[in-house]
Amino acid sequence: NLPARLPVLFDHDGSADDFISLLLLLTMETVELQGVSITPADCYAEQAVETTLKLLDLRQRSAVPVSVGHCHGVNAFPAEWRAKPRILNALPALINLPVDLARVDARPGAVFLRDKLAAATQPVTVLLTGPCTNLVHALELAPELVTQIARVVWMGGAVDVGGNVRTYNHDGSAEWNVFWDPLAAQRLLTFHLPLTLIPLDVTNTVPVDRAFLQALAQHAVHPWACLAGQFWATTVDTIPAYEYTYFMWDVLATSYLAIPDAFGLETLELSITPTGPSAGRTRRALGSGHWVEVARTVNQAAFYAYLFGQLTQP
Ligand code: AGV
Ligand code: CA
Repeated sequence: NLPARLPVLFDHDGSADDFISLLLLLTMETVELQGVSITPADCYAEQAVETTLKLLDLRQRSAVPVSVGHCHGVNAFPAEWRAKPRILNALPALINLPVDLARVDARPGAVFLRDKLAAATQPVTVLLTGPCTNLVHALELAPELVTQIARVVWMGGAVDVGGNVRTYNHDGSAEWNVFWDPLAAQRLLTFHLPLTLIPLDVTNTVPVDRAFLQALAQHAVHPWACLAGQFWATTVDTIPAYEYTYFMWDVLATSYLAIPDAFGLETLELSITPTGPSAGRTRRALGSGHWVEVARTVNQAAFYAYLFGQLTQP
């Protein structure tokens, strides 16, 4: 009598840490991954599909269905960021793996998510590590399916800290996943589903620094630790270098599924700024009625220990 596993739908947007999140998710014995959809936000979809299929194959999970979203953000990611996943597909561990694009689900991401939610035999956890547009479109197609969602866990937002958008006419208060499509983010709040946000407030406390990468490299005999280390190594070239640190953005959000007790949460009323210089800002809004569970702290030692343990599995 095995304990019931947590059914999960995963929507990601193809950056390096989105793929490390996929790897991590595939190490979780407690998770039953029912589908992956891709948001063409911090990636170009054709590269992201390829990496997704290859990682599923490597983990012997080729039967997990994969779909691509046809959505467009209001505020596009920089092309240099979107093109970076090409490096992942050129790494020795991935470059020679065959890709069967016929395996990609013909339905657009939103329709795919809608159908997966409709077919679920118990409420599903939806993990989002990019913008929330695919899910919001799915719920626009079939709002009654909110009851099929046990919880949405979303890496996004910056509540009491500065954002990470640095672009023309923006005041820097927004986090990128929200900024890409602020209207979808605001719409997500209005569905009043159980929503846990993993914002920059908490991800800022878990950097991907050199000491971490050095520690991970000590475990490079383990294939998943090695691959994750290589993925992270593709992220250290940002200019200006002195300002740059990559954080455990998506990986922290993914870990929440397995180690929720390591997080400190607060339930807040939020609202999203739709347009203007603060577009995409997730601000406290007393009386908005949009209650969200916001992760504010994480037990760092517990998180890093969990990550190392999972990535050093056979
Ligand atoms: O804002 C964090 C989100 C996460 O989902 N993404 C990257 C993570 O996958 C956008 C982002 C912020 N800074 C970036 C980002 C950077 N320097 N390079 C690529 N993407
Ligand atoms: Ca992402």
